[in-house]
This record gives sequence, C-alpha cells and structure tokens, in this order.
Amino acid sequence: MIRKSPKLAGVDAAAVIKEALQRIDVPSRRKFLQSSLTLGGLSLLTGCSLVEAGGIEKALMKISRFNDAAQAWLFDPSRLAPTYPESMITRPFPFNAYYGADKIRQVDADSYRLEVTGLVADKHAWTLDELRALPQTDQVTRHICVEGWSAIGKWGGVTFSSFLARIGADTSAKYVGFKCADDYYTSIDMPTALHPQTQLTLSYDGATLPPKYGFPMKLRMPTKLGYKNPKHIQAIFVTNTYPGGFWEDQGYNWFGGI
Ligand SMILES: Nc1nc2c(c(=O)[nH]1)N[C@H]1C(S)=C(S)[C@@H](COP(=O)(O)O)O[C@H]1N2
Ligand SMILES: [Mo]
Repeated sequence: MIRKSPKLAGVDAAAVIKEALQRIDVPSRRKFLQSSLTLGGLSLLTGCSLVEAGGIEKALMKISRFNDAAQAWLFDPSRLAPTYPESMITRPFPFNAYYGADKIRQVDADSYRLEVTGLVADKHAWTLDELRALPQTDQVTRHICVEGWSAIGKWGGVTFSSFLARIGADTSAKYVGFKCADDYYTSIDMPTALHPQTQLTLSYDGATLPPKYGFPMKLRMPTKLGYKNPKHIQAIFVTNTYPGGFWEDQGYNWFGGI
C-alpha cells in the first residue's frame, strides 16, 4: 500500500519556513532557500523528521548550528570592530539582563574567586586583586543588543588572549564557556576568544565595573551581540564539548556575531 506523506497537524508551514529563513544569515543562501524551501525541503535539508515530537525545533536548531558554522567560517580574526571617541559614549549607558534592575546581582569583592577549569594548565582561582594586577587596556566600542538598541561604552580590563596564555589554555580547543553569578551562562568559539578586542573587563568608563554592568568582571566582545557578553563571571572553562548558553539554548543563534 502506498502511503501519503503525513499531514502536519497544527503546524503553520509558512511561519515555520519564515522563522527558518530568518535564522540564515548568509544572504545568498537565504535568497536561494527563499525561492525553494518547503516544509519537505526543511526536512531534507536538516535530515530531521518534522512530524515527530519536537521535530521542527530540532530542524530549526540544526539550521541555526549550520548558521554558526557559516559565521565562524566568515569570521576574520584580524578584522577589528570600530572604535569611537569618548565624546560619543552613550550616557547613561543602558542596563539589560533577563531580570529587572531591582534584581541586579551583588557579588562580594573580598570573597570573590574566578574559577578556571577544563583544558588549562593552571587551574588556580583568581582574586580580584590578582586580576587587577594584570596589564589593562581600554576600548570605546558599540554594544548591540538583539532587543533593538545599541550604545557606545568604554570598558577597561585584560586582553583575554593574554589571560588565556597566562593560564596555559589549550587554544586548539573549540570553546570557552562562562558561568555567571546569576543563572546566566554562555560560550564562545576559540577564534573570538583570541580576538585582540576580546576583553576580561574590570572597569566601566574609568571606574570599577558597577553591579549593573557586571561587577566584578565581565567579558566584552565588540565582535559579538550583547547576549554573548557575560556579566558577573564566576567561572571560565576551556572545552571541546559544546556548552550552549542561556539564550542560545532557547533558540538564539550561538555564534551571535555582528
Ligand atoms: N550574567 C548576565 N550577563 C548578561 C545578561 C544577563 O542577563 N546576565 N544579559 C546579556 C544581554 S542580553 C545584554 S544586552 C547585556 C547587557 O549589558 P549591560 O547591562 O552592560 O548593558 O548583558 C548580557 N550579559
Ligand atoms: Mo541583549
């Protein structure tokens, strides 16, 4: 008996395809798919069955990971993000988190220790004073949030590549992961971790990083969207196992490049 292809009960095919296309950042590929992508095509492209439970999510996630690979391939580790004069700093610089300003995390400076684990030679935990004793640089760059705002700020701290060298990180590993003092977590690709503007940030606008912007320490990357820049970092780990992220695990693109 020949069976008809199964109907997708309760699925808005047009909406699913539109969402899939929005997650593809390479314009030529998006154009190509726009003219040819059907639900069946989405299934073929990703090798996922769209009728099984969670099948559409799985297929969209696969497209998003494909998009990660394309962005990683396009990433030029020597291309610098624009920098700006201090007169262009946005005042006041916006606060954003997955909670409101009344819930901003208060981390105790004296008991703070930055944990360093995974594929690193030196796993000693760092005090704030030890981090402050490392050579510091400043950057005035633009932060872009997917929620539809951007702002220019001035961050100071330790060039992350020199910190990775200092702890003897295996820079042939794929990922650097971050765990924060709130429930936030994220991870980045090694080429971005080694980018010259990726900064372990300890200050904002010439003063100690305030709680709202991530005291005691955050990672600042002008080559990545806001949600990839973790605040209140408590632990850093180097790994080959994909660590995901707070928003990334809910469908935001993992690479999150600008
Ligand atoms: N720990 C932690 N880091 C975080 C977030 C968060 O909720 N918790 N939100 C991210 C998002 S979406 C943005 S836009 C920026 C906001 O940083 P700002 O408060 O310095 O503007 O922090 C990012 N890092
Ligand atoms: Mo954001």
